[in-house]
Amino acid sequence: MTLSRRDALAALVGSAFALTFGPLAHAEDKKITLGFAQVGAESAWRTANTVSVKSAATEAGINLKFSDAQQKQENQIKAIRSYIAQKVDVIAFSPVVESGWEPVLLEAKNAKIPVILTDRNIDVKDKSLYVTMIGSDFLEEGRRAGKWLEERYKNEPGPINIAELQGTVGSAPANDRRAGLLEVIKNDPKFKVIASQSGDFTLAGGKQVMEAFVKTYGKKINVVYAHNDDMALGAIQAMEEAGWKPGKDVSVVSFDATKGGFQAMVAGKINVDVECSPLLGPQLMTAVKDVVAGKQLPKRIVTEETVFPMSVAAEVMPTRKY
Ligand code: GZL
Repeated sequence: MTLSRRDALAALVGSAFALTFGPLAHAEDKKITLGFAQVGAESAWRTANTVSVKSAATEAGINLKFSDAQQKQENQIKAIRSYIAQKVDVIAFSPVVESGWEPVLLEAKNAKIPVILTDRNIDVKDKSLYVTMIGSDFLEEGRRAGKWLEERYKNEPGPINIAELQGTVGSAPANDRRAGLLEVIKNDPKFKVIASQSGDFTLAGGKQVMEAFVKTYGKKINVVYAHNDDMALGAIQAMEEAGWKPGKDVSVVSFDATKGGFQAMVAGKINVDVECSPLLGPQLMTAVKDVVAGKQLPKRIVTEETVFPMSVAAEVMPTRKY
């Protein structure tokens, strides 16, 4: 059978393609594809979390599809829907807020795509909508901060007035870091939260809210309770611009224990930083592989964390990974 020149050329190109991409295509078929819908890039913690997820996916040989929702729930929902349409093997995300997830998670369930929550939790009745939640216990973080305040002011009669910089409204860390504090101080009337407003976990937000607090409450404020380091650093800028000495005139309590938080503790401007680890990538990839392999996972995987008072910051800082 004689082939036309065109057919011969087509056969040559086809076999070259098969030779070149065949094994890759086959290998690609065997690779797990994970769709990850990230909250945004609002803080140093979030940036470190994104680096951890991306590097762990590479390390694990998992094909990662990644999206940044700019802290908007509708963007995260859109991203999850696109992962469903692309028929990824697993979907993972850090829910920007606790509510409003049932419809899209039901779509994932009906498409038989398992969902893993990381970092932040959701408030749903039907717990079958996700396989597991990997992340911190924010309520315990709030309790730890409250206990530090109890110890710090145990010999002072009070009143001890607290100005609270809340994280993103409706988010699990904001809700629970507040709840944990209130749980500890509720039996100690000398502590009073005299102001509370959201700075949305950003440096600019923290500065803006603290400027308003300085104007409204002035030196009545004894403690700034910031739900993350970025807002604490913004508040420190606002206090210094008002001639205050944060960490001295006013105690500053923060969360995350990022590099910026440690630098501020070494400079004497944050008094205590409650650790919240963003390094969730490796645990997430292990969970993804286990889910694909059909293994049973616990509903909740809590990350181990501690509390860093200013006094240990200089010694511990060189050991920190984010
Ligand atoms: C906590 C995480 C929070 C951090 C903030 O796990 O969701 O979001 O505390 C980040 O820095 O923006």
